[in-house]
Amino acid sequence: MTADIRKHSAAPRRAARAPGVRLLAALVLAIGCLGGGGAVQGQEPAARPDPQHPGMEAMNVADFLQRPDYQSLLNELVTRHKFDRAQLEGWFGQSRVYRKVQDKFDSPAEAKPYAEYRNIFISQRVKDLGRQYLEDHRELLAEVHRRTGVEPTVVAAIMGIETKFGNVRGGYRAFDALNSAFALHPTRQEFFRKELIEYLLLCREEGQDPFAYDGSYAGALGMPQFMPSSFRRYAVDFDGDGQRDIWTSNADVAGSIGNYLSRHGWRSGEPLALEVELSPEQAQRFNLGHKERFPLQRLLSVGVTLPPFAPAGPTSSVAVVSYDESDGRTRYFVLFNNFFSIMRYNVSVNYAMVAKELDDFFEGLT
Ligand SMILES: [Ca+2]
Repeated sequence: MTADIRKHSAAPRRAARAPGVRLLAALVLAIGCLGGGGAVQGQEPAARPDPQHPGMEAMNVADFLQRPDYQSLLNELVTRHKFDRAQLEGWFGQSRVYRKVQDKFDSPAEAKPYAEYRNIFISQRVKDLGRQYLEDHRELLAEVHRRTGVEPTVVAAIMGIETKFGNVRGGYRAFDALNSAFALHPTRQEFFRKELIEYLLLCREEGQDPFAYDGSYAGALGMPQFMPSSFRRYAVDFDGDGQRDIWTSNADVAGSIGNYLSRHGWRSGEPLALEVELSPEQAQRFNLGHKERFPLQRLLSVGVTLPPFAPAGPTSSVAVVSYDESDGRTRYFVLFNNFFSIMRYNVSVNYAMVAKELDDFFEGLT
């Protein structure tokens, strides 16, 4: 894969640029749950052409630092996390804020109907890249499977969605991206305040300065697109070289994806979701939606038949969702435990459904 040839260098590591899905989904939650952090109003500092991104303009975080929200953030970093204030002011002073980048948050792919959303992520190219990825990393993925229980095809599905196997590049300095969201979006400020703190802790733990890592416009890191808090909790040094490198180490990337799902309840060998036929009468018996969970037995008891699949006991908690195809057909899917694990990676049902489709495709290759 392309990541193989991206060796370490003194230059900032190039993280794949996010389609942003996981983050956006998290943000939708953040917006819903957290509300505004305040103190974002007022006149915006002047934007200037940005040397790193030709054609784009950036503001300097230095111009924001006297704001109460930044002062409060710096105070917490100094008093609670023992950072040096002068060093912090130096870092933040060099960071930039992008208004244009933040506009991307306003049109999340998750808002699209599934039939449309799916086309963003599933293409012949992604299928071909996935086939190659599975071939190139057969032993590694078998080892990830052994150690985490997560199947190679599932790791491949996540890799395909997040960064098209490392081929979707670009990116921003992760510190700039996190500052942009913190500085400019009151409704996301609390979420990004936490991620900024996690990010600085992560840099300290990994022995890097805050400009060492590139990320997506939302500050997601590396090929698995982990937010800083997820990196700290779930990234693993799978190849044992002493670094958690989710930018260029295929082993750390695949191992970290496996670890993330494993830690979120993955059950080896079980399906994500299965399509079922439901008559209108049968469909009326259930509340549709991923939050409406009930024992699998209830579905079987009204005569719904499932295709053969690896065991998920009759008491397994399932849900049923539907979506409309572009030709108007309504399709129904039973969601199992592993679908819900994928939704811990990204809270969108659409995202998990794309993972299911890609997983099915990759399984069909073997
Ligand atoms: Ca490593």
